[in-house]
Amino acid sequence: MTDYEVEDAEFERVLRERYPNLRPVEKAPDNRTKAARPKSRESFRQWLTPIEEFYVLNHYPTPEIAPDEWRVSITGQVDEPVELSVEEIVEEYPTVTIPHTMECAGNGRAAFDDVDGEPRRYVQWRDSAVGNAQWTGTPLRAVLSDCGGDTSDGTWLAAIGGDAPDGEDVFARSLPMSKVVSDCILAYRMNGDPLPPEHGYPVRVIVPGWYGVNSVKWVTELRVMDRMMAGPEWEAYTEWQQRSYRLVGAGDDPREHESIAEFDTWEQTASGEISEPYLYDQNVMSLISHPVDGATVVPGSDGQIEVLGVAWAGDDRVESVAVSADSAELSSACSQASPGDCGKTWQQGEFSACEIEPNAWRFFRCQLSLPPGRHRLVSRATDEHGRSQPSKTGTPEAGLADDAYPWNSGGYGNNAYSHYGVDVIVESPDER
Ligand SMILES: Nc1nc2c(c(=O)[nH]1)N[C@H]1C(S)=C(S)[C@@H](COP(=O)(O)O)O[C@H]1N2
Ligand SMILES: [Mo]
Repeated sequence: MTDYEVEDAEFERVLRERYPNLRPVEKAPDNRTKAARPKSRESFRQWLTPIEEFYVLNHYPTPEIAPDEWRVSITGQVDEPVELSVEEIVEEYPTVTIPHTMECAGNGRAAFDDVDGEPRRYVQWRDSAVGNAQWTGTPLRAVLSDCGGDTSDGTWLAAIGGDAPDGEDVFARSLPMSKVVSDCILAYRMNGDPLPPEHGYPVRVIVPGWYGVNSVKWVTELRVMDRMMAGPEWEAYTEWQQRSYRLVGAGDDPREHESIAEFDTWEQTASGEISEPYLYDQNVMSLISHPVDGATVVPGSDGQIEVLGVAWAGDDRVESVAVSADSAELSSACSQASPGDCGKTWQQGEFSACEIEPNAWRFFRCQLSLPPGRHRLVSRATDEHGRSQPSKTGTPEAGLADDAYPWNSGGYGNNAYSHYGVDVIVESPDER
């Protein structure tokens, strides 16, 4: 067995033992990433995703931690650099608990397969690289002010992880200070339990409403800087900030930026002002959680089918969601080939009045009258700025035009609704 096969076998053993409701996700055998998803979208009928069902994405093997020896150092533009033990972080700083819907920027990547001529290098997420949890920790603002960190606008915080094996690129992210001081935390509990090893024990950063990649796990250093990590000086730290997790066209190399001022991923993409956008704030998204793909459903006594799901829009508010069942014909392809076949008419969904929290998904419910037969259901959410999920996953040629999510070689940020639909068979009540 290769080293990677040994690592993967160990990861799968941990899944079986501790996360029975997770399943490993398909990827190339020489890809080191460990990824697991909930076994069914029914998981998303729970507002809080239980740890046993919460997706995992680790670029390296889960590090072995001696919690008593773990230190987080605060360095760079600070009055006084400090080293904090986990105990100090827990005991000596304020404690807050906040919800955050974590979504991997690679969610929906599998939809890019048809147009990506490259081998399947990356983890082939279909639809379930997302989960919602309550995260408990201390505001980064408190930690930075305590050591006199420069938190003025335009500064950056490099969050550095301790998981990279020797000689590998350090997992690290540059976070804009405006976001850091507004709501980011150094978290040590997840849904009330200590952080599990796979989710960053003993401490991780949580960046509410932003793609998962920003929430650096196993944090060892927080460095206050006047720019992003870039250039030769930061060579070993820039893979996950400047090369991966960028929206890059076919054959392009992303340009390293030292600073940017727009952190809304969709805005970066649409405005074209920043070359090769960064994956920060999440694009508007929705997922049907019930009925699940392939289900047979019988209308209720009112003749209606109930559709349930979740919708979110990163650190923006999700404004509305609607469901369509127009692609009466066939299934898997309300697709790239004929996206026009779905989404002619839409039925507005209603949000649950409960659980309205910033940075967290909302439940929706929608009642549909459908004739017996096979139907493909798709959901489309719109955010507070009026931005809706586009209908299809684009081709490298198409760009943002034509209601298509822009193709990119890493397969990031895909929120095209046609990819996330479910096929259901409606039975006539008298067939029973
Ligand atoms: N140190 C470190 N932090 C990390 C990662 C990693 O590989 N190493 N993966 C990131 C990515 S890409 C995602 S999507 C989230 C996943 O968080 P989860 O496994 O707790 O769901 O963690 C992020 N933080
Ligand atoms: Mo991710």
